Amino acid sequence: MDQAFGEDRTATARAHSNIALIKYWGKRDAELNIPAVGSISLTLDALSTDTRVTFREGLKQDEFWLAETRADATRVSHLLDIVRDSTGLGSRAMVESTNNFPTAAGLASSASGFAALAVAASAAAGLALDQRDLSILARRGSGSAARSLFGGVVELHAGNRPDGRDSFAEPVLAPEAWPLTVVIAITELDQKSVNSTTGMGESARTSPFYPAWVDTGEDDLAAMRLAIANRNFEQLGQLAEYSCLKLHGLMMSTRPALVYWNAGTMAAMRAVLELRASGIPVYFTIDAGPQVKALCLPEHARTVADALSRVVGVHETRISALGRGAQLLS
Ligand code: 2P0
Repeated sequence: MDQAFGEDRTATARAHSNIALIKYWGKRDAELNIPAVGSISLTLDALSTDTRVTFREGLKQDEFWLAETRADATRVSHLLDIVRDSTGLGSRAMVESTNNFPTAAGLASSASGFAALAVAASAAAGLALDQRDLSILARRGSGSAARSLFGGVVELHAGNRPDGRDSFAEPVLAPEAWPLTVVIAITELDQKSVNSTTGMGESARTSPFYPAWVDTGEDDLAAMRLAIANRNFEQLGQLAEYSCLKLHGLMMSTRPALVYWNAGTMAAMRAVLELRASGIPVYFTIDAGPQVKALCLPEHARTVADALSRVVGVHETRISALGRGAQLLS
C-alpha cells in the first residue's frame, strides 16, 4: 500500500453491518468512546458499506461523500486524526462511502461505516494494525463498529482499563459454525430523530434504570455466551428479546423519552410473537430505530419473511445470513 511521496495513498474496504443480541448502550468514557457494558452481535451478510479512503496532498480538509452526496465529515475526521497521529501523515483525505441499505434508519450504518473506514484509512496510511487494534480503532469511531471487524457471532468487551486497550471485539463463532438467519423488516425509510451517541448520553444522565442496566449487563453476556456455546437457539432468542426490551425500557424512561418505534414496529413485533405461538421458533430484536429484525433458523426464513411482508407498515423485508468480517477490497 506504500506509495511514492506526492502520490495519492488510497485503499478501499468493505464491512458488514451487525445486529446486537446483547445490546450496547452507554459509555464509561465518552472521549475514548469506551462502552459501559459489553455486547454480543451477529454480523449481517446482506447489509454492507464500501468505503474508499484517499489521502491526498493539497486537499484543504477531509471530505466525506456518502452515496455521492457531500456529508458532514466531523466524525470521519476524528477517526482520520487518530490514524494521522499514529503515522505522522499530514494529508487530508477524500472518503467515499456507499451503503447497500438505508442510512441512519436504525440499520447500523455507523457500524459498517466506521469498520470499513478504520480498515481503509489504516491501510491507505500504511499503518499495519492487527485485528484487535483495528477493532479498537473502529470503536473510537462508533462502539458498534468494533464488532463489524469480525464475521459470524462477535463479542465486544467493555474492559476495565482507563485507556480502553482492553475494550476490543473478538469473534465468538465463525459464520459457518451456526447458520443463524435474520429477517429484517423495514418499517421506515427516513433518518431517525435522535442519534445513538446523544441518546445514550441522555439515558445515562436521566434514566433511573441506567444503573440497573449497567449492573445487569455481565449476567446477560454470560447467559448469551452459554446459549451460543450450547447452540441453544431458544435460549439465544429469549435472551435477545429480553436485552432488546430492556434496552427500550431504558430508552423510554430517558428524559426526554427516546421512543424509536412506530406502528409498523409494534405490528411486526406482534407478528413475530404470533409466529412463535404457531410453533415457528422466531424472536425479535430492535436497535435505536424502528426496524424489526427477526432471528430464526434458515428453514423458517421464507415463512417469517412472508409473514412480516404482509404486516401493515412493513415496507420491505430482507433475509440475511451471517456475514464475514471487514476486508480490504484493494
Ligand atoms: C447495539 N446500538 O449494541 C446498540 C443497540 C443501538 C441499540 O450500538 O456512540 O452507533 O457511535 O458508539 O455504535 C448504536 O450505538 O454508538 C448501538 P456510538 P453506536 O448495536
